Amino acid sequence: MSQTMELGVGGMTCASCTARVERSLKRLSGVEDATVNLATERATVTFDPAHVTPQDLVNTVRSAGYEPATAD
Ligand code: 9UX
Repeated sequence: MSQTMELGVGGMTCASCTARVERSLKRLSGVEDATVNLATERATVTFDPAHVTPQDLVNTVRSAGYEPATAD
């Protein structure tokens, strides 16, 4: 059963940044879809929690060079 979560992504300044974050998230096994909104600085990620965790998503955003923020 897949799950969808929103994740804050800070540090993006152009449209290519959003594409880079989307690509890095989609490369993770277990991530089914990732869309990043530059204006709202949020990523919407659909994933299978049996294969990838919210912490993995956070770590990936940070590794890509941006600043992740969880909703809570
Ligand atoms: Mo645009 Mo983002 O030139 O890391 S790709 S600022």
